[in-house]
Amino acid sequence: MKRRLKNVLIGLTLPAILLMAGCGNQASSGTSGTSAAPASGIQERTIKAGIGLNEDHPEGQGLKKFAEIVAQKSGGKLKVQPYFAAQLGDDKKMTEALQAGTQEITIPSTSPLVGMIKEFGIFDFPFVFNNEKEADAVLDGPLGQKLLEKLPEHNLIGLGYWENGFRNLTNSKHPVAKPEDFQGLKIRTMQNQVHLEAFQALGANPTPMAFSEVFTALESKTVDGQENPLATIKSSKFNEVQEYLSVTKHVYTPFVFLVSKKFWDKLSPEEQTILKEAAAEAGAFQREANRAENQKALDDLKAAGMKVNEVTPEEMANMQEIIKPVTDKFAKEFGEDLVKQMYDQVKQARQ
Ligand code: KDG
Repeated sequence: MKRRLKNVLIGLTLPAILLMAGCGNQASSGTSGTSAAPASGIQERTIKAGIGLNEDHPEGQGLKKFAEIVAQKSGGKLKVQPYFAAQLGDDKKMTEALQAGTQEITIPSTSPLVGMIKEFGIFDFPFVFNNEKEADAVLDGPLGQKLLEKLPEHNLIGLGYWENGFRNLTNSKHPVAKPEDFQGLKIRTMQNQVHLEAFQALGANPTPMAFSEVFTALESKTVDGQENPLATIKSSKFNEVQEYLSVTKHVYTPFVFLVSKKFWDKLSPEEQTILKEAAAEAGAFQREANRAENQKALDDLKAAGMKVNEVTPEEMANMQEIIKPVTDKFAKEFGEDLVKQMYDQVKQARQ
């Protein structure tokens, strides 16, 4: 411990040393630290970062890239320890751990966070975006930023959006090509009211559930199907327990890069800059990797024996029409101005 403290002190400026002098040696870990931010310098810290998806998923690759960039920018002092496949818990549990200050980073879907910030629910509206570029324009623009600014009052810091992507339906019963095909299907959804009511409107029987429980629920036939981007369907091997894949692209959902505010407030401005830049650089890498993998995954899933059907634009429009009363209702709840802003930015991105 003594030698570690000496190494830490060597890398610090005088004000940081003076600041630490009043705080003992707690600043060596991400989970136990000083209550005031050091004025400058980079300390040795271990940063626990957990996600729900597997290491080989583009989100896992993005997290590893983030760890590499942080190590390189901090001269190895900031060590990101990645945890995959919900080893630290599901999206909700990890977000709560960030709020409590017992975990430093997680990158959940925005969808299960609506209990905390209801406005994130606008990203759960089906059929808003035609492609990823439109989603980037909204998420990286003023609207995405406005929602990130709601996080600190919940003890969280948002460093931007990564990509989960367009979601598609899999099930063990039959191909889904038109609204009637949803009738009676038991579908796992994320823990999110817009998803739940949209599937109900289509005649399905949705069951909200944490991602970590989905494979077992499909295998045991507790549910007939689930919906997720192709990269996730492949990485989580849902093809082993699902026969049909319907390319519904019914909703684009983002990931949000979250940092514990309790941890963030202990960091020096240099350390905060390193995390911010690394989240953005690794995010650009993650989006690219995700897009490449989503292209490839369709062929891989076909090759693995899944029966794949496309959904025509006409049938997608029919689905959208059926869901419209649900989105109208939630637009009122989340703020019609906010929803209008989202559609205006999509329109602008289309021009
Ligand atoms: O790491 C993110 C996952 O935990 C989760 O958000 C994946 O889209 C997802 C889902 O269906 O729960």
